[in-house]
Amino acid sequence: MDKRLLTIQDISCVGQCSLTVALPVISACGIETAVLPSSVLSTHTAGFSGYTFRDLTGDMADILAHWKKEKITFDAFYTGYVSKAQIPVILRIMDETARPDSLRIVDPVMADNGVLYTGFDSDFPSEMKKLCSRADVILPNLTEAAFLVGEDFAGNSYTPGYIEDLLKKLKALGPSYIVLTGVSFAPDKLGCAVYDGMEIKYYFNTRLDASMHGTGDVYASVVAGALCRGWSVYDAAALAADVVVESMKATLGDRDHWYGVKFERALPYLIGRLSSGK
Ligand code: PXL
Repeated sequence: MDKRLLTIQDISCVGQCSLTVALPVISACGIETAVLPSSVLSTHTAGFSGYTFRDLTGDMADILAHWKKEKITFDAFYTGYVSKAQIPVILRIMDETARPDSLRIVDPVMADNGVLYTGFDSDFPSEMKKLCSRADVILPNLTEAAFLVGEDFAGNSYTPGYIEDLLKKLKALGPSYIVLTGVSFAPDKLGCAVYDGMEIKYYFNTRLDASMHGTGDVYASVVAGALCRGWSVYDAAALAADVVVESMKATLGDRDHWYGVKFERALPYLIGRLSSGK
């Protein structure tokens, strides 16, 4: 049977993030992608003002009941931007619709650059910890990682020892693999650290002199798609980093495109890498 993934995150109608990234990216990986929108916003919350927000928590139990009646099940789950009240419902959805050996990928979307995103309060990280503790793979950035383990954000200057300690504390929460993003030990390199509880492996690219919204969602979506294609966590993490770099290169210099990354331009690259197997 072909693999079917369920992704649970918001629809930001405009802004190239969350579901408008996950659906095309994971579909491009050749994986059937089902969606459960956690909320609908007119745009994302980073840079636009006056956006609309409709919470869809109230629909989730009925959607689950219908899926159970129809015997709908999933090989993989990938969660992104969700609310605190949705976390127990999401755990139920995972428990009650999983196929054998299903994979749970949790991107603990809540913060960046040392601060929680607009709309997330200070008890959100402790609820997100519960979702992470039941995951196979978690994909925090450095800020999210610090919030998950209850520490202050270290800023941009830290040692390999700090990253190792953070990875061990994240592993103690319960997930099988940690993919920590935004790691840098040299000004011109940026990448990720992958930890399976035994060995830490790093992957770095040349740092581009820009920070773009939605790159975390492109990253997590490629990891989810590649894992469903049978890639190892490290190879999926490295591929995702390369796809983010391609997407950013396609966006650099376009001042009108401040709100997201042109990941669409990198889809042929992604498909090429997946079909060549590396
Ligand atoms: O990219 C993460 C994300 C997803 N969804 C919404 C957001 C953000 C980040 O700001 O605002 C609505």
